[in-house]
Amino acid sequence: MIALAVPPPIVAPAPPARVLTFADEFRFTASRRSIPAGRLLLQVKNIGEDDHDLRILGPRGTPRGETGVVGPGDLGRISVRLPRGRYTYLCTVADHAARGMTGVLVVTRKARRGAK
Ligand SMILES: [Cu+2]
Repeated sequence: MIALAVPPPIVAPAPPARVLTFADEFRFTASRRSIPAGRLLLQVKNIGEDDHDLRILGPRGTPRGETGVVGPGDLGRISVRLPRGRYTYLCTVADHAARGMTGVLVVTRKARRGAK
């Protein structure tokens, strides 16, 4: 009888989930509404005429990341690690959130390696 030793799989860090969000007056248009838990690279492209920003709030309303002000034509970014949960995001400039610059991002169970 021969016992074969199976080496453990080499685990490379998973690449971050990427979300691209366009910002203009007065809405966000996101490329995805749902991502797996883990690292997130969120980019915010300002395609409007006013300054905008984006702040992510955790399930209890705790800020988890923000871009700072993104001027017209500019690209802002947030790199953050997010566990499962329902997150909201908004523009904190003036009354933009009240005018509609809000959104929801759902973070689901971590994607299994090799899962399709
Ligand atoms: Cu705004």
